[in-house]
Amino acid sequence: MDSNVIPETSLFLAGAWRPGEGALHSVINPATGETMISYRGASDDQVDQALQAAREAVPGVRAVGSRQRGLFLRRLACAIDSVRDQLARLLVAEVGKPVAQAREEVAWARDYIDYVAEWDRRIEGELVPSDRGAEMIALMRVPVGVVGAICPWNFPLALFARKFAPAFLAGNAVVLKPSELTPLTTLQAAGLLETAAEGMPRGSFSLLLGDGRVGSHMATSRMMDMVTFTGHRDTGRVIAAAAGANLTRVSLELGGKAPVLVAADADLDIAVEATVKARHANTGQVCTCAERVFVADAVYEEFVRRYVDSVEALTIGDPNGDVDLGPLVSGRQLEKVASAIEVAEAAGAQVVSGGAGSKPLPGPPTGNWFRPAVIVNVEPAMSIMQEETFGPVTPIMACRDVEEALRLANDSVYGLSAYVFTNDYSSAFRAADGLSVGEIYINRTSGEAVQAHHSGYRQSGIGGEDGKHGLLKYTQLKTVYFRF
Ligand code: TXE
Repeated sequence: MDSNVIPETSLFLAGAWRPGEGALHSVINPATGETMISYRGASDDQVDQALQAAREAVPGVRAVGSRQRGLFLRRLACAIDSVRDQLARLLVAEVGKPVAQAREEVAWARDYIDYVAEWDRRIEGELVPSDRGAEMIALMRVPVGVVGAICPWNFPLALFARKFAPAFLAGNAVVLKPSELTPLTTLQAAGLLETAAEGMPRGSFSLLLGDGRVGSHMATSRMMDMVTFTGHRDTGRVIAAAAGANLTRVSLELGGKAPVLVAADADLDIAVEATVKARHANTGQVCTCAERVFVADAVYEEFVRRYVDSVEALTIGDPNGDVDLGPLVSGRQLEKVASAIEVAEAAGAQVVSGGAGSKPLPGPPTGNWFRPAVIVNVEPAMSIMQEETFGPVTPIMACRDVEEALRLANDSVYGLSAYVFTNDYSSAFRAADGLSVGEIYINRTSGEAVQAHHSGYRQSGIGGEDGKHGLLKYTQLKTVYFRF
């Protein structure tokens, strides 16, 4: 395995590419099970070096000015665009996502960076009147300092953009760690950034590869001013506790259990198509994926019938081709999804389509293949209705009306996103008002806008991302009393 190790390029640390000195990891193609490459992650010492270099770079990053940082980001967006096919192919290889969706991710990342760059002249402070005559009070918006970003595997490039671009534009030095499963696109993006941001102080951006040990060492460091994380709720808890010891700021996006509410008056063509997409995007591995569906009694039977037909028409196979679903990202994820179904069946739920045992497999048996499953006879308390599945499994339950659906939808520790299908003006407003989640899609499928806001309630997270509010969280206010 050591013959595959990439010796020179596994870390971008303090302005130079270095070999990792930490644990050995492999990148495995989820469609074939083949080891594509092995690499060494960062050692504790290397994490400290990156954070130290970032700390030293902070004044320089700020001194460059936000206009110049915006120009660097524009160059990075163009650079991503110039190699978009290559990046998309890497995403297919490391995540297993269908190539059309990989292309969408690359376009989203490019657009995100471009959008953030638009804010280069717009991070404004305020002047407020003083109670004293000869005094002016200035509220300045200044960077936080050193930002550590810990990213998941489901959208490696989009999450690189979502975390790096706003933190950097706001004037922070950034140390970023992708998931150990999917470091390849981020490595390429870091290479593009090195060229695009030539002239930035060394240490303004470091890329650390490695697993949770590297992330944990980052989160516990006193050299960090803010940690931004996307991943599992339990990992978020550990990170928040570690950061809490130093009172380091945290921003956490911890997934969800998005409910879908289908009212009796909904347009079922739209409801079925949008829910199927919202459940199966990225083979079900998106934090906003439709995870549980509540359908009004009057249309329940018809919805289930149409939904099953639609799911059975989805194509699964080699993600390099024109398919709807690829494999799941890892053997661990496959086991997690398969076991969620077993537990549901043991509790009395009924699988009416697909599932782990479905044959034939759509690809090599060494890949992480899973046929989408549809489940009925579910109860609100079952784990399939409460815990994030993060795979192509749809539990569907009948309910009386929008009020009951709302009550069931809010019965969750999660609160990231929700979907509502209705043609009634009052029901739409009632649901938008009553759903206790950060993001609601009415009569449409998923897909966040770069200029909006993505945030979770309750155990779905702390803080939010995207748009103006996501950008400003990378700043802090400083008050200056100018007496004259
Ligand atoms: O996530 P982890 P995993 C959910 C989804 C999925 C489950 C497991 O339900 O099935 O998480 O995925 C780093 N200190 N989401 O195990 O462990 C790790 O190296 C600091 C939801 O991959 O949270 C990686 O970079 N960092 C989600 C990152 O955390 C640590 C997206 C995410 O890994 C760490 C992905 C530690 N102690 C999975 N342990 C979403 N919100 O969209 C691990 N890491």
